[in-house]
Amino acid sequence: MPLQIVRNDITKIECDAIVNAANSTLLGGGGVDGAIHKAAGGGLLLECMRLGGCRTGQAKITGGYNLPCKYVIHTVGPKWKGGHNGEKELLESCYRESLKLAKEYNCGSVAFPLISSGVYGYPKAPALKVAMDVISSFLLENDMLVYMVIFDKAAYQISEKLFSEIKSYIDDRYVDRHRDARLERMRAVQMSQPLYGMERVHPQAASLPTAAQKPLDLESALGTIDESFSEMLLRKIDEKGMTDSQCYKKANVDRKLFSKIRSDVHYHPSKTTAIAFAIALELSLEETKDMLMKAGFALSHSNKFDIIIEYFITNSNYNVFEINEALFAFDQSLLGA
Ligand code: AR6
Repeated sequence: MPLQIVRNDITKIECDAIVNAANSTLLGGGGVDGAIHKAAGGGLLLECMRLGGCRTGQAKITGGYNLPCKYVIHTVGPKWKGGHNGEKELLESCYRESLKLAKEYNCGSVAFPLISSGVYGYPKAPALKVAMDVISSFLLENDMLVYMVIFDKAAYQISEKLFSEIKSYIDDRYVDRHRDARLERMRAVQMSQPLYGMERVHPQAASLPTAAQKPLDLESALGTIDESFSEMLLRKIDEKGMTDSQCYKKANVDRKLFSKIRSDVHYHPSKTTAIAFAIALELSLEETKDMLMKAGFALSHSNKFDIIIEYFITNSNYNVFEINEALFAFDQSLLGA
């Protein structure tokens, strides 16, 4: 997954570079800066002393010393002064300049803290949006694994409006679900037929004859097997006039995994990967369900994850990174692979 949101202490992350939310002296401080210097040891401070500071919105690189990363990229975020003093542009610049340095130093993976959102007071929801926007557009042009590290889940926020809209959407659907489940159970008893579990459905189960239909022999049954997940994916990419790379990048899926799916007609993706592609292709809810079925999955109202996906599709919001922010806020698995 090219862009992942993770809950962790950034000093523990094993990757090529971690980013430090420093101040313009680059000589250490509190927050994540203090934690990074402490874990790296005195060598980091000595190297920082030779850098001559750093301007707000810029970035400089050092070694990682005792940290489990090769480099530390030090960037200076803006102090929040109400939002009308160029804070957003400066914060965008921090992410852009840090990514530029990471690329220059051939980093395959880099981890960011939520710059400026602590001591410097940048409100967390807009700080996260800036981070996700800059990183995701960088990833459209570049191959890199980027971790957005959230230290304190309680401090993690998506916009309040989005959070409450999704929450009430979930609440409404959960109510429906209990009613539906009861009806379905009654119907199942009446028809004396087993119900398929809502989660994993055998890919071909949907096309096999039901008891009410005329039974088919094995050969004709096999003849009814639809195109596979991978075939449907490639067909849809063509129909939408997308290139492969536009599609897997928009899906937050790694290039290597996409090649695997492309070359294996029977590839079985995970549910989060299958949905990520449906989102990248901007499929309707019905088409999404169809595509999931090819991979052996269903969307149901029996879990929050599915309802959140449904919320975004019915609102025609196909930004996988925004969806992931929301999924993270609700403690769900993220889309992509
Ligand atoms: N791992 C990941 N994230 C962390 C960690 C950690 N170990 N510790 C804190 N955070 P801040 P700023 C999160 O204050 O707002 C320093 O004194 C934290 O929850 O570290 O850019 C510098 O020297 C918050 O979301 O950085 C500067 O003077 C985010 O990191 C000043 O603070 C950033 O919080 C910079 O302030």
